[in-house]
Amino acid sequence: MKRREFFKTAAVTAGAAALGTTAAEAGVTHQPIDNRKIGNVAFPEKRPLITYSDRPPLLETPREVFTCALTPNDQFFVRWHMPDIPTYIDTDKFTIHINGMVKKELKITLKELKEDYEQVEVAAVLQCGGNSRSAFDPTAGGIQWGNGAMGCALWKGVRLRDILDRAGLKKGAEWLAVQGKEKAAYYETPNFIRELHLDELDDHVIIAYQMNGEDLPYLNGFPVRLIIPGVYSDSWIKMITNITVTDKYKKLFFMDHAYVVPDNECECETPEKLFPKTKPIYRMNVKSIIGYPTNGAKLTLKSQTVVRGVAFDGGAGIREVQISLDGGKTWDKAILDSGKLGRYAYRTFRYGFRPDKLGKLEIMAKAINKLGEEQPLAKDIKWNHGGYKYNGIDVVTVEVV
Ligand SMILES: Nc1nc2c(c(=O)[nH]1)N[C@H]1C(S)=C(S)[C@@H](COP(=O)(O)O)O[C@H]1N2
Ligand SMILES: [Mo]
Repeated sequence: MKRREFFKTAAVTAGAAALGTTAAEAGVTHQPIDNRKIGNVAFPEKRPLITYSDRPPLLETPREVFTCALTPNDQFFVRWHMPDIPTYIDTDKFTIHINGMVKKELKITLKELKEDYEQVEVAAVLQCGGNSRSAFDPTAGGIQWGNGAMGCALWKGVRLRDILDRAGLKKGAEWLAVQGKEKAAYYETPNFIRELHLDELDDHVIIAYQMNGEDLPYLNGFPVRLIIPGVYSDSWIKMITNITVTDKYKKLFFMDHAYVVPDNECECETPEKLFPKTKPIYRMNVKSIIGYPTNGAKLTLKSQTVVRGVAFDGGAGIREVQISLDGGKTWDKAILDSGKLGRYAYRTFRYGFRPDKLGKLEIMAKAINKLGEEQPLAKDIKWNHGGYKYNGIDVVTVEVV
């Protein structure tokens, strides 16, 4: 058995055993873990964030940041796979190499990227496919993220299409392999490469060098990263050094083994019986997170309170966010803001009310997109071994005093 497979099985088995789950109950979800504290060490260009590891850096954004339409760069979450990430970039020498089945190989410098191509901007949500994974029970393999492995930014850069047009594609070209600068530390760990089909490249897919009006933070992929609006961010390669055009799809680790869900209609399985066929995760499902109030907050009886949060989906756009204060029996519409950022960005929402009863109060938020797709209750989310695509209705429990 390969090491990685061993870890996966071990995590699943241990999870089930520790919780005493029987086969019949196995594969349920609950609210993601939400009581982790912000660390006391800040990484370069970052404020202190929820820290899972410093090698590689794994940082989560705390819930209270999800009241803003654009996530500040210094609070934006961070995820790297390899422990050895490059720690120095010579911006004068850095190039993105375009090779493979192209008529003309290109080595694009940062200056050329900023001056020789049309510059475009898109606001888009970057969310790890494993965001909220800690909701899965038994434990699904991977980092046990709470809700903060996501953020929204205004990205500026150049359309990948324009770059490929400049290089010129040879006949039969169909696939792209996009690679980051870091190298795998051990021979059995694969490099971080994402393959894309040329048909996936619409005008919104860009190579970005700016995030919210500034250079990308180092940890978010300085100097350039891929932006694929509406799609989970395991494909948003950071620190791009190489784009290779090919005619054939190569089965690569991260797309074909790591970032996959069961290839059946419910995209679900049980720990006892994993579904044999898988597919890469791709378009994001509809989701919302409450940024204010946070769990454990104290609200004052009868005083005006505004629930705030963010909602997004895979690009259809958000139609409605509803709030429930009675455990999901009745739902009331929240006001949606930030619509001008476009269909790939967060819609911020707000909902005013006056708490009228002392004691514990549960606040629930549910987003519905323009296709009519809505978030399920946490308990109705089906299990998958990678713990991907969680989008249960968010619940925050506060106390009215
Ligand atoms: N080069 C490189 N790009 C990468 C990764 C990586 O490990 N190396 N991780 C991917 C994954 S799984 C995620 S969730 C996002 C995280 O982006 P962020 O660190 O800017 O939040 O980057 C993606 N791009
Ligand atoms: Mo991820």
